[in-house]
Amino acid sequence: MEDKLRALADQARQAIDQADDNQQLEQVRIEYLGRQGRLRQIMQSISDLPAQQRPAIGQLANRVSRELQRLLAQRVTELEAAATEADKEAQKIDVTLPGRGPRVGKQHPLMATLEEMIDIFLGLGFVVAEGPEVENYYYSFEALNYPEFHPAMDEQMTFYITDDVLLRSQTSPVQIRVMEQQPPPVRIVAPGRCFRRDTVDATHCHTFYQLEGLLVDEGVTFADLKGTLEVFAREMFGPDCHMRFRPDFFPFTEPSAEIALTCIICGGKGCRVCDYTGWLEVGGSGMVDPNVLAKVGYDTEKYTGWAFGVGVERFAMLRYGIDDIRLFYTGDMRFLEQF
Ligand code: 2U9
Repeated sequence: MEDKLRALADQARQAIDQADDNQQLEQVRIEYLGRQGRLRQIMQSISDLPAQQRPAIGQLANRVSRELQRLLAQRVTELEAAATEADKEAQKIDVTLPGRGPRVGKQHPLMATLEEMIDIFLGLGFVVAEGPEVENYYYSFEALNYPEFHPAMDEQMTFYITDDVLLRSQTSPVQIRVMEQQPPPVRIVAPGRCFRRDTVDATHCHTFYQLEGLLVDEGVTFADLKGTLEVFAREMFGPDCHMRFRPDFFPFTEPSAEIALTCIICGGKGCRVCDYTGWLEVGGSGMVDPNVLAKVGYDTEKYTGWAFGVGVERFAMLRYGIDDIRLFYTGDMRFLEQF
């Protein structure tokens, strides 16, 4: 019995030393000193001993119990001291460490590109005009000489809020609103967000940015349009970048022209990006249809004008070599922090 008590004491001492937290210590206390504990079981068997052996074994058992209780309490104190030390360590401030400066935000690549595009026209004497993204049917279609039932006004292409209220699919309504408010000359660019019921893929999104330009004055010709956009191409992508004009059709311009830039990747030799044509289509343009000028009350015998429209994402993707339009809108910092 004495050997059992000494062995139990050794095991208990070891278990207490190895306990790393109060939960483990409590388990050791229950295992050795609990009501069903190992020491209690030995003490209950003392009565089976011969009477003259019981006092010595009983005293030894009590000594073991007192020592284990003392060791448990000591271990609790040690753990508390260690925890306090750990806390102190964690709370230490190393004043020699470099400060964590605030993260500096930067302009979004789409807005940086739009700003570059606008600056070129500001330098040419244009001013920026803005208007509502939620437009009505008149400014979106009728004022722009769209015939009845033109596919663009179809619900397949336009987000309607009511029969008459919709999300603009181009920034042209802004230019109508400006012309209603002032006589020629008009030299404006209209940047802004537009919306189309397009299936989202690497080159299309239901929400995108456009930059349109409008110049109305006396004696304005298609040559003025070509000269202005040639300057725009050169300012954006360098002296070897030219603008190509090809016949097209838009309800609000006549004649109309699709506009394309010299491919900035291959310099016009032909590559995968430009589909080996040497040109990158970027938008449309044309002489403002006289019907449009007449609707805002301008004298179409006296005034002529040109207009163009380009997608900003297209320019930003060319500028930065981005191949998926969706990257502009996800807010993913892994993309944005590269700019
Ligand atoms: C008024 C009269 C004429 C703006 C123009 C285009 C051609 C054109 C698209 C190009 C890519 C929009 O972003 S896009 O999808 N635009 O092709 N836009 S002429 O003509 C106007 C604008 C306002 C009063």
